[in-house]
Amino acid sequence: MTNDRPLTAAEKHQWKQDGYLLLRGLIPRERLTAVQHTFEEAVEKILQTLRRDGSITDTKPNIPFDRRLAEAAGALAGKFGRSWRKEIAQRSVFDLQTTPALAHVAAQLTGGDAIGHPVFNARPKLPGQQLTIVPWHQDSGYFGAASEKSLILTVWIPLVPVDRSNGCLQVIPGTHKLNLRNHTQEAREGQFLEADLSGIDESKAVTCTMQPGDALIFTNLTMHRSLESTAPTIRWSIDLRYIRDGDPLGAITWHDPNFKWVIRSPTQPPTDYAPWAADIQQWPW
Ligand SMILES: O=C(O)CCC(=O)C(=O)O
Repeated sequence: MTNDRPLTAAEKHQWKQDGYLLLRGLIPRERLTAVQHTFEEAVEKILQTLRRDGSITDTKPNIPFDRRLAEAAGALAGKFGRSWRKEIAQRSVFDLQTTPALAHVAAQLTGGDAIGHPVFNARPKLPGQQLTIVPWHQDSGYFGAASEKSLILTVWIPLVPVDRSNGCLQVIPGTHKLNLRNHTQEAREGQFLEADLSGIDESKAVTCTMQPGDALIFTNLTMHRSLESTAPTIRWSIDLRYIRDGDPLGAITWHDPNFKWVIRSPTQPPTDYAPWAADIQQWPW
């Protein structure tokens, strides 16, 4: 298959050693453009809601994507949540996750099959916003102890250039070799889960500066966080997940517990868009 992206020996070594990989230029531009359109539609809906209820008078249709939600809604944007899922559960997101180059990488890391995980999020991080500062955690802190021995890959993809100034991600290499740490709810506005970092050297954190098209991949035990944005623009990103075939999902499951999202497999036929979308539409959240 022409879009296959074999991992190099150095990348495989880094994955084993550090529990994360930052792959540059993996995602084709047209897949990101389609996802951006989906996000733009979600923004339009929010702004029309705020206009209808009288909270704003101008939806600022001509402001670019990386500023519109912040400039038209300001602090009111937070009313619509810190991460969006059902709002963006559309063909473009399905197509992003099934992008051949990405699915091929996921299949290599899980050992043969790329199986989709139910959790994905759009994350608009607004300038100066406290709500979207995500403290150190392992994703299994959310998925629960039953997922500790599973291999779940988080793939974090920016839609705009990201660095420290607009709240990019940081990872701590090697933390994927730890057990699941105790997580408690933070006191900040976002009320995210925060991991017990005792014995972990935070100074080893790697700041992941990225461009659209890059993908940051890490495990459900790799310690990571996102920083505050001090930039004037919105940090737009999406995070997707894959799971090793047969591993327990933990606490967050498909609506139909027998549903399996086969994306790429040498032995199983791939799942079509319709059953994926149908399962998501029944989610309680
Ligand atoms: O996008 C962010 O700010 C945080 C992402 C994250 O923590 C995750 O995807 O697990």
